[in-house]
Amino acid sequence: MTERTTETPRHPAPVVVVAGALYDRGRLLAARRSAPADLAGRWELPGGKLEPGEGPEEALVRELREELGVEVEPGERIPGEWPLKPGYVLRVWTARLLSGEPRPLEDHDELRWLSRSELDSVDWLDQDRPAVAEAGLRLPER
Ligand code: DCM
Repeated sequence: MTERTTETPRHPAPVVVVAGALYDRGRLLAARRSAPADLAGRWELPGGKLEPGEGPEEALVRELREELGVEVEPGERIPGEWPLKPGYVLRVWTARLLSGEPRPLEDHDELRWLSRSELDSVDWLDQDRPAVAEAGLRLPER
């Protein structure tokens, strides 16, 4: 017997936002959001939403190219997943700077490279804090 069922998920798959713990010479890049108003002035790991059909590493490379004008190589995923607004989750990958010097081209008004001892010196978005702590533990010496 064949039977087809059409299930309507009660919790549709969340929109995935990928962000990069971008490393260069022993420092981690922090980006200060310029919008929207409720997030402006807070610091984040730069990234953005996956586009349809896109893999997470691919999305990360595209977002950091668009937002910062740099080429990066994704590394490992930082374990965990953090809720954003309803229906959105944050996943974080480490990434290494391949070329370019990051500039705040979109969504940000300031960038800072932070050494391990400086990681608490900016006001991170609450949802980014666990990933930043993990990223700090993985910060390469150089
Ligand atoms: N976001 C976040 N932390 C990040 C990156 C993004 O909380 N490190 C949030 C901000 C937005 C949403 O994800 O609500 C989509 O990001 P964007 O507007 O940059 O595409």
